Amino acid sequence: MNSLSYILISNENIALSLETVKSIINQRNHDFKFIVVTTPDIEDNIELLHEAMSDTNIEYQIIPSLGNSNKLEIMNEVIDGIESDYFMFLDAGDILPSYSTSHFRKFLGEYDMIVPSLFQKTFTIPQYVDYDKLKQTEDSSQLSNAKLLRQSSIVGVLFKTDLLNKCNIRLNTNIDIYAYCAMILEVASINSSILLFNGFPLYYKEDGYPTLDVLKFAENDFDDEFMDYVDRVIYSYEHAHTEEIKSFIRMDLISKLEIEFDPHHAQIAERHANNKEALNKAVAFIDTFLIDKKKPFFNLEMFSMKFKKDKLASQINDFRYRARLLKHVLTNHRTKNRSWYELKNRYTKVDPETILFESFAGQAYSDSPKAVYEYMMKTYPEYNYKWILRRPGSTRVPGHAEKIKRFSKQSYEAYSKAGFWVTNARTPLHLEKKNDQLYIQTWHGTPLKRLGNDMDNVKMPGTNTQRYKRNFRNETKRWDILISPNRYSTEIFKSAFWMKEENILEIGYPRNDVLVNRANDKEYISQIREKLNLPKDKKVILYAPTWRDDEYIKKGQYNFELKINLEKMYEELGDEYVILLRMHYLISNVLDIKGFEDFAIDVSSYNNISELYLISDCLITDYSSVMFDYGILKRPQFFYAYDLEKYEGELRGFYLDYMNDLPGPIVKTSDDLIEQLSNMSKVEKDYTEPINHFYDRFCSVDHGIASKIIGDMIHKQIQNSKK
Ligand code: C2G
Repeated sequence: MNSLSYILISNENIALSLETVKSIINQRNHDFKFIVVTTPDIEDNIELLHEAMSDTNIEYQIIPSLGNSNKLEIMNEVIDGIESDYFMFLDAGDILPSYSTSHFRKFLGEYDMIVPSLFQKTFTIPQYVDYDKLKQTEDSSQLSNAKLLRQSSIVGVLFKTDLLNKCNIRLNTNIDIYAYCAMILEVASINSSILLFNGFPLYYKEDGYPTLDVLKFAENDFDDEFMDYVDRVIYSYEHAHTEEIKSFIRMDLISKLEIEFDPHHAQIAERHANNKEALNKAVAFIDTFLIDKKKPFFNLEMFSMKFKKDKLASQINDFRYRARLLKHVLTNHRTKNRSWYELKNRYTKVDPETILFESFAGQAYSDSPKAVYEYMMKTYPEYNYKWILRRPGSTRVPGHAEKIKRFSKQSYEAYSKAGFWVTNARTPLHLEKKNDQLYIQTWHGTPLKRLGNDMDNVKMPGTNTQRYKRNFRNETKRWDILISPNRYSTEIFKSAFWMKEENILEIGYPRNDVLVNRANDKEYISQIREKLNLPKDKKVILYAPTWRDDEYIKKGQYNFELKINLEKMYEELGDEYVILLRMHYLISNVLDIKGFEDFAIDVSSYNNISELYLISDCLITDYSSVMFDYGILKRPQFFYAYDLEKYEGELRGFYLDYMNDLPGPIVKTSDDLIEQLSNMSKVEKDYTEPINHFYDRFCSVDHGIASKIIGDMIHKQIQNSKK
């Protein structure tokens, strides 16, 4: 029987390595040897590795890397010493599903290289192989290099040791970034028998795919990295040992030029301007005659660059961009409105007296943009106001604002023309803010969950960490002013949003003005209660939980399962209270409250959560930033964190010390929650001190005038522009 070794090259993050180790231990089939190569900086943690392996019957070995810090050299050293018939490298944090070894074992002996496609880690890892989904390709005529290289790594690939030794194949340490691809290409080029699996996960990569370092640039440092990349390409090309690898390297550079300098790229002009030297060097290196003849204008652009006609090259690039847009307009493409906007925007004159508002991507007329608008509309009725909405027909907006359907032709005209954009969430990146337009981002909550650049690992549908951060960076780059509700948020915004302190206006949230100004306005409060048809003699509990990253239906839509025992709560509290159930705006399912309509009221689509705060006697939440707004009222709060471990550990991580910084009791079961709520006055007494402390830390900037500050600032700017 063929023997097999798995080799984990650990890194400085021992927790990641332990995750991989756990997945190795969880293999159903233990017929393999496990080798861990440690780096010098985790040598103190070797005990933890031994401990993890101690209860298993798996044969294992821990090899210190002996101070060698070059990963490729370490890997080659390991390959030299391999005694088993097959081996596979794993990176720290990667996961081998429990069925993988049993599955691989069926194919050992027959193949020289077994390549499972890399999968991005998800929350639910299957428990057995679904053979209806798993595809395998072995006929070498169907196996193009491109297909193999989509793998882009030798991590997760099973190699036959004997073949590598016979043909003297090792990682070429001279072509650093291409070494992995080169090794796969080399095996593929010697008439070897290869098996490729895809369609079903047999190997999970810590941070999505592809893995080849060279295929991506860090979000923020493109200019520095591009030069470095070009140098590395040229160096690797010179040190590549076969023609095939040389040609692969050259093609990689060409495709990088095509993608990274695509005419549609948001920062294309800057990119051209900042990378002249690197571009000239790159183009001088590639043979422009080899570039795909089907792309004549791209070819022409490269050609002009080769002869140092940079300006002409930029013009051709811009022409390619405009030609593509025009084609979209003329062919009635689904992006027709957007393309028309992109063609015209730079020529459209900005009207400083037009102010555009948007809340939660057009979902509602709500939040801080609403507060700013209502102040402005009353104080400065002479200006033009525009609200971008998904459902303009069924959304009521007081005053004379024009309601515009999001992504319609009119909405693009509004974005193009408005002197000011006031919004509380991200806006599409293709909206190009001109220099004489001011983008005021109010954001929508004091952060509790990690955000933007502070997130380690993004697990949201339709994106990965790299893409999420790059897009976020491009979003925040356009923000001229960011509103901050407190000092704590200002500090976070600087790192999470790459913001400079001078662009942050720490004045409290416009949406919270009403909480400061109306907290004791009995008349106002009773009007809201009436609007919501609440029984007069009942007190109000508000339940406002957040969304859960892992419970998604599709991009931008999440599920929520009510984990409150309504029947019991009704029995215990129904005489005295009603409960308002308020789901987060990303939750798209409808709650089932059948039979409890007298007690539980679904207020998820009510457009003003501040009014809900005002009429409630206490709040139940979990990890939502609603706790910070509610803190202004200094009323009791209950934290129903039934999934705290998962939320804190796996999902996002918090900025706060969740267990110690909150102004109310944390409970994990519905029964405990009901019990705490039954003791409301005791909770109120016990938490007076933390409530006051919480207020000082998060709410003391709110003076009830934030809308006025912003509205007056806009007005002043408009007046200045007239001078
Ligand atoms: N919200 C709401 N109803 C809920 C939860 C939230 O109306 N049940 C509103 C509140 O105004 C809240 C805002 O949406 O302040 C943001 O909600 P969070 O639960 O904090 O979640 P998220 O949208 O991820 O934003 O910096 C803040 C973070 O970005 C959090």
